[in-house]
Amino acid sequence: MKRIVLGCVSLAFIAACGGAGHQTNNHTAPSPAASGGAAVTSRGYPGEGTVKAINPKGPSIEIDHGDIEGLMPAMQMEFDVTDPALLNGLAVNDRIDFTVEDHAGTMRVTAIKKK
Ligand SMILES: [Cu+2]
Repeated sequence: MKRIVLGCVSLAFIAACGGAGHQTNNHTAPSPAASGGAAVTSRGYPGEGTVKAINPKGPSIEIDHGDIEGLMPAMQMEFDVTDPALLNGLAVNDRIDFTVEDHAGTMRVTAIKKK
């Protein structure tokens, strides 16, 4: 929730800034929020990969994932998950489809589906 509030504040700032004619500030920093509108505070990306480790206490999951278009290339990494229940029924080496959300640089897996 804190990030959503910050997003609104920065959007309001950009709007105020644009009204005052300081347009150059908007173009120096590549901010997706600047063109995304007030409703877009996070983005979900679809990914697929293989489970490498499961940590219900994180909760987190390590995935050897393929290319996630617009987010990152293929790699093996650990993701925080929003709900430990997402890890239920999963085992190492399972193939999964998952959704990762990017909250201003903090990535979390919000959905996991076994293939
Ligand atoms: Cu990655």
